[in-house]
Amino acid sequence: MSWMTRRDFGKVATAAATATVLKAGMGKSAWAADHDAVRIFPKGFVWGCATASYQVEGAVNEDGRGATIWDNFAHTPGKIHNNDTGDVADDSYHRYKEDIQLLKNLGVGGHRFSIAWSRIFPSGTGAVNQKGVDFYDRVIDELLKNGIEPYVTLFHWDLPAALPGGWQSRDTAKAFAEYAAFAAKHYSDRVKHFMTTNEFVCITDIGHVEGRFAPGLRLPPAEANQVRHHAILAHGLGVQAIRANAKAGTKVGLAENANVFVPVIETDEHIAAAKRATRLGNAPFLTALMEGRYIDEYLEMAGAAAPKVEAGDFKAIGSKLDFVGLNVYTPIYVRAENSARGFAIEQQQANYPNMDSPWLKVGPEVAYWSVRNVCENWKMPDLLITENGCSAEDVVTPAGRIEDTERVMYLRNHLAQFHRAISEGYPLRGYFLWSLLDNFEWADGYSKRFGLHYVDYATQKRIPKLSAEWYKQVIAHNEIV
Ligand code: GBH
Repeated sequence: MSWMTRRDFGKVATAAATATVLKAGMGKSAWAADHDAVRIFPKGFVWGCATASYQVEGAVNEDGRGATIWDNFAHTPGKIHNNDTGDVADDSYHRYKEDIQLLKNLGVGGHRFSIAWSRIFPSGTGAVNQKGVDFYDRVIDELLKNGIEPYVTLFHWDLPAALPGGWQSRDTAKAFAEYAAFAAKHYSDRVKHFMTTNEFVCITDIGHVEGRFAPGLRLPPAEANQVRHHAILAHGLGVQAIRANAKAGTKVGLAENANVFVPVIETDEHIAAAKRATRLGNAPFLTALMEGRYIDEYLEMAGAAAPKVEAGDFKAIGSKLDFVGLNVYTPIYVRAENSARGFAIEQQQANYPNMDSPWLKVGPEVAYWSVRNVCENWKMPDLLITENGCSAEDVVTPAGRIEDTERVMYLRNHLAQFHRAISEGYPLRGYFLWSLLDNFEWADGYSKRFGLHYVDYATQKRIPKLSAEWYKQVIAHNEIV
């Protein structure tokens, strides 16, 4: 085999050819070839990156953009690390062309970004701000001009501040549907994939129960459940609005960070426990969408605090989707238990390893189980990984490089586990890496870096990290390298 590298051999060896070689009883090099061959992704698999409006755009007071709950929260002293705000962020509002060249250089087929609702409807509803509409026209056209498919999230947490009551009001879900209708009508001639919302639990629980995200509330259970209901209702009404207004062939889904339960040992009993935990552990969100109702266990647990549901709500919430996007980060280890619910969460040891964010515990099998668990529970449409990636304590070396080998390690191992899911036939069609750039990491401000490109916030210079070079090769080879 010296005349070919292992990689070259992996390319030419189809699975069938490799099998023949193995049957013929060849030695070590055939094993190696087989190993390479299984790391190749299916033709047509979509590789992309992901970003979100408030995290990258800046220009918060430009061209008629309305204030959002995140502007207000970030400007409240003590809420964000270092009192950072998204006022400037990556200045992508002005530098979007440069950022799209970064994407082009990576060779991605798709880019997931979000539209800031308050650029289109500064007050959340009512009058349209044409300059905001134009901005996303320019972004979409620039992506397409560079051969990159836009994947648009309509709501990634930057709720227009003017909406009375925010997510505590049912009217906000209706306002979202109006905005979704407008966006679908206006952009669906070029945008073929829309996601309604990003991560229900962050919109609802972290913002309204834990108070660590905007709007910083700590609501009691009944009000919290109502907020959760309004969020999934917004999604449902949004799906209906998009379907009613978009060009034929437009695909609708969402991006959801469903809790991922990983069986502590991959034996039948623990795998079954992970399946049960998935259904109960996502009851107010993905489970409600997939089953078109709140499951009995959830309603029993909520008791008198159960959300008020109106006729027709679940018709919307249970709308059939064209795809489900999963944002995948941290595993929750679970084991079978002889109890009514049939599972128990394994306690995590104090020194369990994490990436630079303390919450980002590392367990690459989370990738495989994120896909398998949902498919075990429900008949799923196509799946996309709408986010996966990690923070790392990136530093620029004197030679001007960012040698983020730990990020490459993280990504490579997660891709291997997504690949495992694909090789077992699960309908995983694409992967969007979080994130293209270092950016405003919510309550962590600029202290945590998730980008493939380092951003020097003093100069706005972007520097590709080792992980960017690596991802470019993954995409070019359609294979884990
Ligand atoms: C995603 O959230 C978001 O969609 C994206 O905007 C974000 O930048 C990215 O991940 C990286 O964080 O501070 O210990 O209380 C992922 C889910 C939920 C993970 C909130 C961090 C806060 C943990 N996130 N969580 S902690």
